[in-house]
Amino acid sequence: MAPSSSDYFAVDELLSPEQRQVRASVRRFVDDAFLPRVRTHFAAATFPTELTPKLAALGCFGPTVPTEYGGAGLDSISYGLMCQELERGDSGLRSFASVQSSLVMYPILAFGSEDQKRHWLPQLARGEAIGCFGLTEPDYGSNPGGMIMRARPADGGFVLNGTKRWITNGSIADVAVVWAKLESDDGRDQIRGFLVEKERPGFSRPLMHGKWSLRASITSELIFEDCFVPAENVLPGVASLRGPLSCLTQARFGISWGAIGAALSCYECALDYARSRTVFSRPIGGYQLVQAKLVHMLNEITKAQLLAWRLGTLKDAGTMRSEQVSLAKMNNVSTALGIARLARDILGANGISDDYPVIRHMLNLETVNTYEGTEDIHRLTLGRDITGLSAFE
Ligand code: TGC
Ligand code: FAD
Repeated sequence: MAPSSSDYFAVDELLSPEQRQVRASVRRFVDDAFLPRVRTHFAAATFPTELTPKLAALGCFGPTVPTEYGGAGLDSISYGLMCQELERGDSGLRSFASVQSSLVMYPILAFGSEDQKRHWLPQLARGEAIGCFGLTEPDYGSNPGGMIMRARPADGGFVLNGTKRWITNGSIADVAVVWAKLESDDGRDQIRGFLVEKERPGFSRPLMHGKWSLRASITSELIFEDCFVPAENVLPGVASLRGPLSCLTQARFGISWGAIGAALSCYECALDYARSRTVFSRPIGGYQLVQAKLVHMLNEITKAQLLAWRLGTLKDAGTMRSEQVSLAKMNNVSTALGIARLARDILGANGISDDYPVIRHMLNLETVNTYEGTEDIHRLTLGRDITGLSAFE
């Protein structure tokens, strides 16, 4: 008998019992608590924040953060599997967890003071505080090094001015990790990270409207108008673009796994549909053209699963390079997007209905292919790595 076509190369056998257990718990949560409500939230462009305590109880916030700071102390493959199962539900759900874990808890853990770690990490892990990450600006997305946002030294701290745009969880966050250029008299500006609490005067977080992708996710602007932050709110451990970019490496790792979840959801739906939908004289799964599409999906998912698993072993061994993460993010997300488009086609008119998850995933994956570095930015990163020549500018 053919192996399960959702795990054609038995990647399952490469996982430990604990990793399978993590995957099973998150899958159960997504099936029982998230999927029954996602249509409503996608239609209303809202996020089910009431699920936050359950996500925290499952260890989805800071899964790899050490337990002494309230994290789950898990390995990277477990984190990846969590992302896969969350994104099998919806990219917005995985985004909610990956921003909290990789873009908020990670920089505090990696670059924060001991006081910042003890203050923020446990409450972020418990979901009692929600965080967001502000790097992108209206005119600086792919090239964050050009950012306009400025930090000016002031008595006892800094004054922030500037605008961040397209910020996941911005309007609902208790704390923002924000990156700004700190001006220096000698002209050697530094990029610094600031922890900005939601109630600081001069800080506002308007919701962005009109998205046709990642609708079950909150996206906002962060506006800073002479916003004072005390000196103890600066992340002391990094003073260059390496700070935010290393957070992106963590998040892109999770996205490489998450995209597989969205792809599996689309593939399983299309396979099921192709077996049961009869057109002309037989189920459409019996036509060669439809089989070719299904086999293409299977082929791409299998490669993506092996890539993600290997990336996880490199990460846990401490030898993973950020360029390898770029390759996995680029491949797995663009592959998932292609699979979603093929699945949508196989479902015919039903492919555009929210009776099925496919169109939702397809629309979401357009965002996932753009955020955390567009597909082409990763292509250029890899081009630079293998040739030694930068084609960015
Ligand atoms: P470059 O000269 O390459 O690097 C500057 C410094 O950073 C280091 N570095 C990295 N470190 C860790 N991880 C990485 N991925 C790194 N990439 C670079 C580098 O070694 C250097 O360090 P140092 O110590 O020598 O100074 O910088 P560049 O200005 O040439 O930019 C390179 C480029 C274009 C690849 C980079 O800017 C980039 O990645 N652009 C894409 C921007 C992006 O991905 N933005 C994402 C915003 S956050 C988001 O989308 C969240 S979505 C949230 C959700 O899931 O909902
Ligand atoms: P641009 O940089 O303007 O790029 C436009 C096009 O030009 C792309 O196709 C790009 O590949 C191409 N391009 C750019 N430079 C080159 C080049 N040198 N050579 C060839 N082609 C090039 N950001 C955050 O900081 N925090 C968040 O939480 C966050 N959440 C997001 C949530 C959503 C729903 C979305 C849509 C975005 C989010 N982002 C977030 C922003 C995201 O990271 C940026 O949109 C992304 O980095 C791309 O930037 P941009 O939109 O300005 O595109």
